[in-house]
Amino acid sequence: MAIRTILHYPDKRLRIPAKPVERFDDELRALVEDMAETMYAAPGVGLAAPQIGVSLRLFVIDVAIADDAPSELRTFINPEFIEHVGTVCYEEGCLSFPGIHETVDRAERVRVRAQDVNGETFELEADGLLAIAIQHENDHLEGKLLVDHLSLLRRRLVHRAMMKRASADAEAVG
Ligand code: K2U
Ligand code: ZN
Repeated sequence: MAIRTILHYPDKRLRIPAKPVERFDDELRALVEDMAETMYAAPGVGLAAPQIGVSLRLFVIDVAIADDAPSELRTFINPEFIEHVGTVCYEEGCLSFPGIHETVDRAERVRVRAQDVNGETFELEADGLLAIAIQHENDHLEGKLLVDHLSLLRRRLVHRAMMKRASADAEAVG
């Protein structure tokens, strides 16, 4: 297992729509393990493969740290939404936008079909933080990011803050 580097906005790799997973093999299992380890170390409640530079349609979620619930790692591979119901707004963070929190509208409840790490298809109905996380992570598979849900003014403010952070990081490296 390994903790991978999480890409930060405006890294262009975050904008590439991811490709379907076709091989359910040991390499995929190792990738899921790395994603889970990276997510728990961040810490976060979700992580999508494009965030570690892997352009594949899969993400992991564990809402335990935020919901004060028992830890339960969920893996979603080649996910498809079957149903969106209602609307809810939530102040979201994103591991690719460190220090940024913005209010985003999402469906209150979703029904999703996906494959597990063995390639078995399952369906899940979710609400609460799990539903929000599923929608947030699925955005990453489409190359859609937190800023894309914001007003032009908020988007400009976030872009400026992230560019300032990127130049400060570059200066620190020297
Ligand atoms: O994809 C990511 O960047 C991981 C996000 C997922 C997420 C965003 C908003 C709402 C739910 C999930 C990170 O987990 S953001 C960090 C975080 C930590 C605790 C609770 C919520 C978000
Ligand atoms: Zn994110």
